[in-house]
Amino acid sequence: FETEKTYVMVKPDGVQRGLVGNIISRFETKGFHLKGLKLFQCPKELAETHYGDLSEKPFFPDLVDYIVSGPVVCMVWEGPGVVKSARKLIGATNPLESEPGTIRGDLAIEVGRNVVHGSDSVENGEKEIGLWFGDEGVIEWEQAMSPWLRE
Ligand code: DAT
Ligand code: MG
Repeated sequence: FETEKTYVMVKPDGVQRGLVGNIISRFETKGFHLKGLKLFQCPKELAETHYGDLSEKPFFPDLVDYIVSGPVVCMVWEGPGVVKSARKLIGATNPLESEPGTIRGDLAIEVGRNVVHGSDSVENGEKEIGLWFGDEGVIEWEQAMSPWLRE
């Protein structure tokens, strides 16, 4: 698998519920590499742009209100096949359909309170990292552990 980056975000319910450490741990212990991390109060326009593809959906206004309702934790994770793997770690969109062992399967019950976001393609990952981090905050650094994780 190619080394790639994905955008992962703990949504406001996850921050309020004190699940940030739990969620970060799952990506860290899997072996992915943290390249960006910040606590951030999302402005409404950014939430609308991020979820622009869903702007015609009936739940769009509630979704935007939810995302701006409190701080989120924005992350960039890197690794081989990380986009698809992160989606698997996160689980299905509706937490009642997410497998146990996934973040949503273990920690959530409502589709409108599903604690975490993950990019759905490499292309959207690049777009979302640009949107949430811009030119600053993504740091390239060497992981001393990498020989223990990669052949
Ligand atoms: P995902 O977050 O798994 O990529 P998505 O991109 O289809 O899912 O939708 C983005 C978010 O919108 C999702 O995490 C929760 C909300 N959402 C999706 N479908 C919904 C629905 N039927 N009712 C309410 N909220 C919904
Ligand atoms: Mg999505």
